[in-house]
Amino acid sequence: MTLTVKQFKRDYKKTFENIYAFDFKDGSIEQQYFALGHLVRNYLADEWSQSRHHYIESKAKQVFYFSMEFLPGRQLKSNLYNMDILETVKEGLKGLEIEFEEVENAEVDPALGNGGLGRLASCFMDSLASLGLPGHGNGIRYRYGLFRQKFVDGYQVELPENWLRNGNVWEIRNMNSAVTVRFGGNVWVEPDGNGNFIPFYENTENILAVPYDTPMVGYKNITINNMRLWSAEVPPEEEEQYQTIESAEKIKGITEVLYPDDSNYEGRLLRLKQEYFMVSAGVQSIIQQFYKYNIPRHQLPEKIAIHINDTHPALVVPELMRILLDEEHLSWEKAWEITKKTCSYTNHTILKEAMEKWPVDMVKSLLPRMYQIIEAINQHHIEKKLPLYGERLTYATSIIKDGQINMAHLAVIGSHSVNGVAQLHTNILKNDVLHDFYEMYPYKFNNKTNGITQRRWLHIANPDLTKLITKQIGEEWKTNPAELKVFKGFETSEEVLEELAQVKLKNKEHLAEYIKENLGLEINPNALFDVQIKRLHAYKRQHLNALHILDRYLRIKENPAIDIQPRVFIFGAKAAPSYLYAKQIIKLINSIADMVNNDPEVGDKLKVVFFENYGVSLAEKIIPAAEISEQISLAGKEASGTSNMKLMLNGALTLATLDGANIEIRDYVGEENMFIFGLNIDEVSEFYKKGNYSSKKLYEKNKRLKRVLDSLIDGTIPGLYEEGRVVFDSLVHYNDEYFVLKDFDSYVKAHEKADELYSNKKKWNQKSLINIASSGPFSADYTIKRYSEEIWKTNPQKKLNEGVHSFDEPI
Ligand code: 26Q
Repeated sequence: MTLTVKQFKRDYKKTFENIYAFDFKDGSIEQQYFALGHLVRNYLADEWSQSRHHYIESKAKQVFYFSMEFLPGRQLKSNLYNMDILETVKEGLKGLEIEFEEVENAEVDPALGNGGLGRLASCFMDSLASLGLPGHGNGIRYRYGLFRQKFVDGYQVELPENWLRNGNVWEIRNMNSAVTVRFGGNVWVEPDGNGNFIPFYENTENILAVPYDTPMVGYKNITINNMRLWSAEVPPEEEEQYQTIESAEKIKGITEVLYPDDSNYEGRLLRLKQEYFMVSAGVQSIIQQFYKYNIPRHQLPEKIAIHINDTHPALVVPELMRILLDEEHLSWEKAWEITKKTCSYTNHTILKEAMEKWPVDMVKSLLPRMYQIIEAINQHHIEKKLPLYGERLTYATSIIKDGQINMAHLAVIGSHSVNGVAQLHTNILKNDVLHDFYEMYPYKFNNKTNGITQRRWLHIANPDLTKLITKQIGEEWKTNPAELKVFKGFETSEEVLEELAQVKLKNKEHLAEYIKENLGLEINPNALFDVQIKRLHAYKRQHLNALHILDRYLRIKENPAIDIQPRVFIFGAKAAPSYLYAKQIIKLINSIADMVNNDPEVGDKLKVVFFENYGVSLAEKIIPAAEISEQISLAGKEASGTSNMKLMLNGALTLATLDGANIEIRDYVGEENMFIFGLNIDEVSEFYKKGNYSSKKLYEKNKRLKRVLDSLIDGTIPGLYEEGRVVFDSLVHYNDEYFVLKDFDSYVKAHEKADELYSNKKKWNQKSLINIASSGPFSADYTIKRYSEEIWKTNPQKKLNEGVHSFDEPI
């Protein structure tokens, strides 16, 4: 939009006074933020409503991305940037003597997700709007987000995250679009005499689903999509029934809090309630919107695509069937065809313990109609496949087995497309996890390697690097990320390399200041910044990182005069509250940090920083300052990873196993521009097959490794209690499930190579530059373009998006 500084200042003063009835100068920083957000939303309102009308008039196909999690991050700056008024607003605020950076930090970062999956959903929202594609989010407005993490004596403590404490300027409560979701009771089906079957319900619990809509603003174009988050309330007509506060609380409890587990599934009734609540509200509201198009029902798949983000929303399949059968009175065959054509599913994990399976009894009593339909879907599946594929394959793909409903099976059978999130991961789905389905429906399987939005993760998070790139190669790369490769041409320019080094140093100084202020720890900005930021999980092997740090520490202690490249190891990680081992690893790393950071003999050579409460906002501070990106999961376990892409884009060199999207990173950047180590997936499989891995033998044979491991249990690390012993035992006595000891040597070697390279600044900077220049292909814009063309079959709205983005496919 166009806006002058003068106009903005006038608008801001007026908006503030309208809200608070006093002068903005007397407002708190939160109030100043709130007023600014409010004004920005008003600026948006016009275009938002235009986008909506345009979509209805053009009858364009709409995508609905169903996800139990979204991690949008702070929205003020990103909205201003995408609206192309960030600089104007900054200048205007300066004129009013308000510091933009302070106002920006007053926004609460909505943590409505656990990690990768939720952040991916939000990157996708950004790309959809920026490409002018009609794609919307559908999720839950959790009253409390992912817990706030604190460390007390090095232990993780979880506090409630009341993200709505100051209100939320970006959302609009849309009572007129509320729908009712039914739970429990009895249901039976009777013929109505006209050949239709009508379901009857009794004693159901009815919940009101109220949508809160948040605008998703596209980059420099006027497409504004919608992220619709549902909140549970007591239906007004039933308020008398829920006279007690407790019973009303129970209803609101459905959307009270996000489940903090990202890799361990527990069959909790409340979680199932959340899933159906979000799914039913979302599907109902889509069907209502579809009516506005005024076209025949069988054309639904031509106008609507529903995407199932992991199995959590897989009940979309039976819910859509329910509406088509019970409310639209379609035949089973017709309804099934429409459902399959409408739905598509992404798998994000291959860990067995994360696979969703719900007990039949639970589904039967909480969602009786869903159960009937799932049973019928399964019945049809078996009847159809038995003659074609025989008993083994047919029953192996059954949705219901051993009293449990397998949600992945439901999602695959009910969708026309199934995708993994990196090439290796998709291959594992095809060859292993979903192999039986791949035999049956090879045409459904496809890969969509994850991507990230370069707007938030580079343009906004790292403005100096953005400027440097633009100075050299012009603006085009901002809307056509493949153009980033032009930056490679400066690989030999001493001047550009030096500027790049200066940008990195400045970002590191910035982070060092933040660390000083928030952790009271002094770090040397000239040390090598080594970063591992992601959820804490044994398969991600933060403890391998910890063993390497211990090894360095012991070497320094052995020879305090040792000539070693100074390093700062940076961690950010939350552990699921019920995941004891992960919490013990946090305590271990914190204890190592305490020991190392307070040892005068160590000095600058080694520092360990473990940030509390890692999330999107912290990531934006850490990533621009990173030099080594730790992507060290056991090969075959990390579906894709996305911090690997963000760190690469900001010039960090990747130190990685050949897992997830690290493989594609290698393909683009070249092996010589990263540090690869460890077992590959074939070697891991070989060990699994032969069962001949013995971690104990490695412990006994490898002196260096033994010294490190012994330090966990011999009192070297102060403040550590049983945690050292627990980690030691799992690695030495319980045969090291994730091959940490096996990969230790090659991991240490990779780090030695990194140190060596770092001593040649020019070479390091060259590789850093090549990494930045090779990261274009990981733009979520490409990922979304592929989803859109190959799965959803949606078109950009030309009228809305006058060729802002061009689409040269990378390489
Ligand atoms: C399931 C049932 C009950 C409660 C919680 C859950 C649950 C919630 C979240 C299960 C899994 C998750 C999140 C998974 C996730 O974030 N996976 C990551 O997805 C990224 C985006 O595709 C990948 O890059 C990562 O590799 C993958 O780990």
